[in-house]
Amino acid sequence: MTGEGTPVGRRVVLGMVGIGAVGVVIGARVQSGLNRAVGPVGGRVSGLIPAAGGFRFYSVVDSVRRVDPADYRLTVGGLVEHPRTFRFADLQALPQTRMTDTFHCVTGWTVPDVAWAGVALPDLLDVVGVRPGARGVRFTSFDGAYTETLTLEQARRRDVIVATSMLGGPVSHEHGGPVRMYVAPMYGYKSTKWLGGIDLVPTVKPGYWETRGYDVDAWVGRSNGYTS
Ligand SMILES: Nc1nc2c(c(=O)[nH]1)N[C@H]1C(S)=C(S)[C@@H](COP(=O)(O)O)O[C@H]1N2
Ligand SMILES: [Mo]
Repeated sequence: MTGEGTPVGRRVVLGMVGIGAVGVVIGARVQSGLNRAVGPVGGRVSGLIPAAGGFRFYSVVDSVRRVDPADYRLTVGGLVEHPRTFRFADLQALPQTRMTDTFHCVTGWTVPDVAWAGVALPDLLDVVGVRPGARGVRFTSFDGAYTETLTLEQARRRDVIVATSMLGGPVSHEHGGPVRMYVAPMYGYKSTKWLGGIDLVPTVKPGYWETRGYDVDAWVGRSNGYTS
């Protein structure tokens, strides 16, 4: 099904936690309408996963450069009082927030009891100071392609985390490390992997998958036509 007339295929790399990616790559056809868009992915994937309960490793690009925590930089700018670049150690020096919850991909797979730790986004926003006029927060990935946004109100929730730890250890490269977002109340596509930038912006703009049919407000169970 790869290349069924779509310019950007969704590459789904399957893997089991603790074992690593098995290197299966599927380009999925993206059509208008979420169920149609994700249906083929879900169907294919479920047939290939040996057991339930594991993450699937997603990337929209073929490869992402590996970044060592020592070389990591997070640029925070836009409508802020004090634009700043955070190193990995800077993030670790800020107050830490931990939580454990089920991870939900909008295509239907979930992973129970995933532990996350890092800096709650409101704490990071307090460090840089949000300027009047900011209405949204835009996330960019150093994969060079993926973007996401939240409203400022959503970004001020304490269960929205700039994650430096996942599953009890460092965020692996496959999971978007060294630093990725974790937006607990929303479907996984809001949780930008390989986080490179956070910008305060005047308006919320649709992110990568949202320009391809997903809801901008991605509340688990309340969006994208899903009820669970
Ligand atoms: N940069 C980037 N972030 C991303 C994605 C992606 O393809 N690229 N996929 C999203 C989707 S749809 C989901 S469900 C989760 C999957 O996280 P995982 O790959 O760690 O399982 O990452 C989200 N963040
Ligand atoms: Mo997803």
